[in-house]
Amino acid sequence: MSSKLDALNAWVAEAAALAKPDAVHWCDGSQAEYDALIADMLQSGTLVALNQHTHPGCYLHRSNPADVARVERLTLVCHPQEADAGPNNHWMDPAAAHAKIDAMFDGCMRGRTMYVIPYCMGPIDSPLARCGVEITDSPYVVANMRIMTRMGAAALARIERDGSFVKGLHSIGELDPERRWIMHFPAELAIKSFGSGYGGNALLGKKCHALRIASYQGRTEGWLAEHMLIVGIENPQGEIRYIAAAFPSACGKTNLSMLIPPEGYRRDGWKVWTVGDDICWMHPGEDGRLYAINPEAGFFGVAPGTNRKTNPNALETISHDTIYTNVAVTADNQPWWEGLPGTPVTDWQGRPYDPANGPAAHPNSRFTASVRQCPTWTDQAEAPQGVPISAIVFGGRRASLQPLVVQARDWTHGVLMGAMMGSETTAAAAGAVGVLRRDSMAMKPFCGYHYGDYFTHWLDFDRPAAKLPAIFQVNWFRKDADGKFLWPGFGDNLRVLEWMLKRVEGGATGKPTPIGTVPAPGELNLEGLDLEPGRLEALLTVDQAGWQAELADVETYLESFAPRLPEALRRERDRIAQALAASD
Ligand code: GTP
Ligand code: SPV
Ligand code: MN
Repeated sequence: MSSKLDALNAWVAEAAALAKPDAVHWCDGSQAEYDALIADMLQSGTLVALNQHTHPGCYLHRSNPADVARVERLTLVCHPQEADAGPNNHWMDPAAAHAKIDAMFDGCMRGRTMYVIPYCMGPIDSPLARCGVEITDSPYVVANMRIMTRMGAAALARIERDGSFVKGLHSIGELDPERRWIMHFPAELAIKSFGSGYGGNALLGKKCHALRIASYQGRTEGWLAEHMLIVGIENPQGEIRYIAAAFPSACGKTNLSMLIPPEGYRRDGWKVWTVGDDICWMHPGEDGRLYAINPEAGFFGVAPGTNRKTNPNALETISHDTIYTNVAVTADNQPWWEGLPGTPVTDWQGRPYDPANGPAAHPNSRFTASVRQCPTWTDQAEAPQGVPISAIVFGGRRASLQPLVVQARDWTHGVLMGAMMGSETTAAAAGAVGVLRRDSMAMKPFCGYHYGDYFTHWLDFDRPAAKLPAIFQVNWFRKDADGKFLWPGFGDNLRVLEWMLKRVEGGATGKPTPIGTVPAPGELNLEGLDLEPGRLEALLTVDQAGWQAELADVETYLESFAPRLPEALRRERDRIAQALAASD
């Protein structure tokens, strides 16, 4: 009898015929299945048990040292036409790409089990959610996918209902960097990833599906798939407003999504609610507002820098039932990374710790934990229609120039702000760290199609009946001449979010500048904060010459997307350049 699962069954049979595993296991997502996988991995050495008294249910995985981050140069978006991938992506002809990677998959699972993982991105009954199936030979990937997605029987039932899903074929291969590819075929809703077991390269529901494939689907279907956190801010009156914020990898999304309000705010009754920390799917609702869901069910968060002071909610979240990847270990077998008290004895590669070998924990070491373990998690994250977004924030990591906060005057200006984002590179991707590059909307590694078309898609949301969020640009990472951060960041970032919400509700006038509106003197609540005199002024100054140089560089950057660069962005850049010149 023909069933809606015929296509899935046929694809699994085809993958098995190619990869030739010893066994095929369909994942049901149960606790028993998870426990059995953990037991197997402890036995094989893929996982090491951590201190079960201090960290119950916590395990450590040490990656191959040559496989510790996403690799952008090996990540391809294979549209039939090269032009559709854009200068922002690496491209290969789809037929050539399939041939190249299928040759690697041939027989690669001999002696291994092939796991079939049905998963759902988004609340299982949400009309905005989408399903996929990942085939993998890595039990570590299965365990992580169970935490990061709604995985197993319920997802399979939905796939049967929907009749469509994203196909993700993955093998760790030999973990050889020379035989590694992460390929996307958006027109086929397919992903093939070979040779890496790490994070975004291997957990295919995350960056591959929920951003690269989903951004492409969102363009044809009228929605947005973004590299954004989603956070709810509750004021003392009990009203909750939701903010979506895009920051490049390792630039503060997890931290902002679960911040602890400064003491005075807590006293007054402010609360923070976490919906998501990395990915946001946004759809226009019937009332014209944008509604967002978090397609994920877990955090794959950066460990270094996480501590009682910076992010107590994260620490609480990862105190149990967490998979750690590439952290160090203390004498009593607790996980450790730079920024925590105590001393490491074993580094991320399992060697006795020696400072001469660099940091004890890898700078891109991570934790995987369910969102439900976060003290600030809200069940609004399960709302099928999503949460309404009041403000969109773009934030980069920039030691100079970019002020603490600037508001765009309208949607078009906001889209330009996102498009011209610059940020210093981090350890989340292989390559140099600390190099300033353009990272439009924090999507440079994740936009599944031509950035020019993507900017046009963003601009298209500005329609007659639309009630769009206000757009802001922030920078928590300004430094002084000694290289110290000018702004305390973390929990104190709520001060900036509060100003944004005041702007949205008409409670702050702001101060206009050529690049947008900044807080007028006295508008940022600095109560309880001991900022040196002159600091706030330094954080909010618009350096005219610096911005003129910036706008010149932005022009070159934007023109790299011609002829697909929308004219509206070109005009908007020109308008700001003229306003700067006139402010001389
Ligand atoms: P991905 O998971 O890679 O997408 O990263 P993310 O954007 O979620 O970054 P995350 O919140 O994990 O922060 C990365 C690093 O930035 C950590 O080491 C944090 O401690 C640090 N960080 C986060 N917020 C702030 C801030 O407000 N100020 C400063 N100075 N550092 C911050
Ligand atoms: C990022 O690099 O932005 C991450 C980690 O969130 S990964 O899943 O590896 O993409
Ligand atoms: Mn990310």
